[in-house]
Amino acid sequence: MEHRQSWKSSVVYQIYPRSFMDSNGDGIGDIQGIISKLDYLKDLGINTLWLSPVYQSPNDDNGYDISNYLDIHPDFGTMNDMDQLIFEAKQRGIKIIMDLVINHTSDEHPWFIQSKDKKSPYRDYYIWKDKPNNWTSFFSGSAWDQIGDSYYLHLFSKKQPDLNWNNPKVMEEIKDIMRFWLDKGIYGFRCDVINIIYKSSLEDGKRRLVLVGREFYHSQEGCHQILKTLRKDVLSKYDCMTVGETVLVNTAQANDLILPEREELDMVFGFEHMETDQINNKWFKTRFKPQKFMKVIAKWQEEVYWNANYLENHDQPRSITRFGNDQKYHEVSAKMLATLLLTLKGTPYIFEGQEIGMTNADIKRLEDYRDIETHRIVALAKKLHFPQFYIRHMLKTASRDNARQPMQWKKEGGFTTGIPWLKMNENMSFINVEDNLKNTDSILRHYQQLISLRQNHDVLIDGSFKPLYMKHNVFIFERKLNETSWITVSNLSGNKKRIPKNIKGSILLSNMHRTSLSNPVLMPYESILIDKEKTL
Ligand code: TEU
Ligand code: CA
Repeated sequence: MEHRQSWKSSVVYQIYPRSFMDSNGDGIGDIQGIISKLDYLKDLGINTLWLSPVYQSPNDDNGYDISNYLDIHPDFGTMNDMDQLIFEAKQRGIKIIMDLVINHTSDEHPWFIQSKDKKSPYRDYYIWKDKPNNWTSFFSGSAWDQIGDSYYLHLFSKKQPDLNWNNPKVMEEIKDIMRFWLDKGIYGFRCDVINIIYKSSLEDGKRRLVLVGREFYHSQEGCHQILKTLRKDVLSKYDCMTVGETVLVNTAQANDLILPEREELDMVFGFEHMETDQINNKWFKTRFKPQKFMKVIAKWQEEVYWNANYLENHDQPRSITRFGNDQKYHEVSAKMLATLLLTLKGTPYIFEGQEIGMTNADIKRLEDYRDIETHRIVALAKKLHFPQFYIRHMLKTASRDNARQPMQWKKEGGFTTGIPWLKMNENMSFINVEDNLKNTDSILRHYQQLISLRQNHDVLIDGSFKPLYMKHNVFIFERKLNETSWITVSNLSGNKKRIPKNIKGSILLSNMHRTSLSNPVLMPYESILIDKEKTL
């Protein structure tokens, strides 16, 4: 058999360190907290952890604004803690990938502090101009801020100045940072907004509603060249993986970044399926459109060389609230989404709390939101005189804090002995890890079974993907490897449906205790994993 790259059999679990587990009662999750939960993660079956940033940072954007890439934020612990985490994880067969944020640094990074001086050798580490252009930031408003008589570019907050990738010194600095971490034994990187790091011009952009200027920084040839260099000079020397976070890419642009012969990244996170419950912009959520969702998923499955499959992360609302039903069908729809995610072709990513069906946040007061993007949007919406009830609706459905409420370990929380940095969800009294572990039929147990099926059956890793049925909000697809053929049936709606007659086989996994296909009625959010060859 052809050699299989190690990341094809990875099952990744994303940790948002602030919200995972607090070991010292200061209300902030930390590295010792993560270490204390490694056995839990091992039992879940995952073999790779992705840590959102734990580097030093003034936390304007919760660590995505880095002021020292080579040290740990004291909130999270020390470098010794990090070394211990890498070691302890390895003991349990778990590899660690870290977030690599190289589009921008913090404005408190020593490079930027020195860059403010026009004569400093660090001046050209960033993008300075005498006059701003019309580009806008991802967090709304102008992408330029003024210091003295010059302006610097920041595609995110003004405390996140963009690095100048036209400067070869920047490339050398980043290579050293990558080597530093890879030498410590980490398994690779999740590369933050990696397809926008290269700016090919600083002209005014075409006038549009959002992201003015993007034609000059989105998926530019210069970016491909940078990725090839990083791969050749650094990554290729290690057994490691990279997953790019790539905003606004289509399937062709995704392939341009990941096809093996391109020698750039290993896989990327697309966003198209995340747009199936909104109009134009994530802040304008509408009803979820399952038909659109399954078509997008099938398209990416069929067209993209290798997918990074995900339904949640630290920027997105919770999948059960968005794509399932977090009330009446909480358990069954969480399990349906799990089956879908873990049986698709590609590397699956599970976000902390997804394995117990954590829901969107129950934050009521505007001032209880912590996320910078959320506050920027509130300010903008107020300026535009959006009614109060609508602003609340926007936050409830789209704020990034929906994903960031602390992990619900126990009925009474279990995340911290102190006051959590972001309020916990009151539904922890019935949605928590403790109860899920006690119950042999819980959402967590369902994830465990799916992960174990993946680890033990190559059809879920190497098998081809073929959509069999995509109608009436029912998604059926086949994974096939040699003689083995597995079929996933998912009802993405709250209504009863029928299983098409030609779907036959024996049940490998059901979210409703189904043991045969003799009853053709598919219950709301029912999902079935079928082995086609073995007919009972
Ligand atoms: O996100 C990039 C991104 O484009 C969005 O998902 C963004 O967070 C927002 O939702 C735009 O509306 C990455 C990180 O995942 C995010 O947490 C950071 O804030 C951002 O980059 C800047 O580093
Ligand atoms: Ca702590």
